[in-house]
Amino acid sequence: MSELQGRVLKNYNGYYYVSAGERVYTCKVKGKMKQNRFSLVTGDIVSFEAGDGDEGMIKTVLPRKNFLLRPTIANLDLLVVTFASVTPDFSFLLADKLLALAELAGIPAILALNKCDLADAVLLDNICSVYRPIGYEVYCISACENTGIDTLRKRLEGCICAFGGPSGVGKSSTINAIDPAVSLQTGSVSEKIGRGKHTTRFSQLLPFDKGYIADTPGFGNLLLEELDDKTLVHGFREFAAYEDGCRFSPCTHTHEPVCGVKQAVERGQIAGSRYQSYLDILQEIKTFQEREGKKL
Ligand SMILES: Nc1nc2c(ncn2[C@@H]2O[C@H](COP(=O)(O)OP(=O)(O)OP(=O)(O)O)[C@@H](O)[C@H]2O)c(=O)[nH]1
Ligand SMILES: [Mg+2]
Ligand SMILES: [Zn+2]
Repeated sequence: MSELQGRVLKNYNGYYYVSAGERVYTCKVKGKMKQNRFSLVTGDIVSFEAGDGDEGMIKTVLPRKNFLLRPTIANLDLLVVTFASVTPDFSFLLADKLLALAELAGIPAILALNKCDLADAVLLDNICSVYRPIGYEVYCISACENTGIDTLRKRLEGCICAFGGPSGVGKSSTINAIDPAVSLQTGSVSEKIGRGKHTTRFSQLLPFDKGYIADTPGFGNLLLEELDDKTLVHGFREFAAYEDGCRFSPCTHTHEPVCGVKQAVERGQIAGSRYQSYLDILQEIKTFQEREGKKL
């Protein structure tokens, strides 16, 4: 028996696959850790007891650098917020939600805009013009036609990154294009409802360059259990610069009469879609909290 440290690559069929040195160990966990749903997730660094073969028993989880609930993963250097420009249609609201979650978790995020082969240039320009001025890198790509893939690949070298986004946007297809050594399963988008079919079922880290790329299951809508109305504003990085103009502190930037953020929206300094996302998410959080409150 020896004690080793390693990184959880995936949790599958009740086993955790832990990479340590050149090997991947198939591990179980001690009973206590099983009780908490998120006590052990993909990306965690663990110490475990290794037997003679490739099996092990996980004893402890090391402190996390960061953690995301959706997709469920720990210790990322970068989140690749992935959307299709069309099929399924780009959603400013969902993109802003995911970007806010990354921002609040302290995880750098970039935007990968896939299926550019299907989109018109005006739409792409429109999306880029919202995110680039506030410091988000936007990569317009087509996994199918291999457009923009080399540039994105270079950006990911040496990083521990995850692709996150709705089902059917092409996360798995893009990872396949980036790394010819992998061939992840991909699925079609339903013509009727324009959504993906949840082809990827679990998160897994795949070795890439000197780091890892994680493929993750797509989501329909995002749960808001990790968002809070008081801190949401910190998920919108460009708002802070205008808060000096708010008469009240704290200001929710909604109904207050003199508000620097609202003024910046009127002047076109903050994109209208970003402010609208902020309002919509705030409303969703309130509805969610009321529902939860009633349950108690
Ligand atoms: N036209 C076009 N289609 C694409 C592109 N990339 C992926 N697709 C198609 O989009 C569909 C969904 O691709 P997936 O890679 O399975 O999407 P995903 O994001 O991994 O979906 P989930 O695993 O369900 O979350 C497939 O039919 C792909 O062939 C692209 O660049 N252009
Ligand atoms: Mg997939
Ligand atoms: Zn304000």
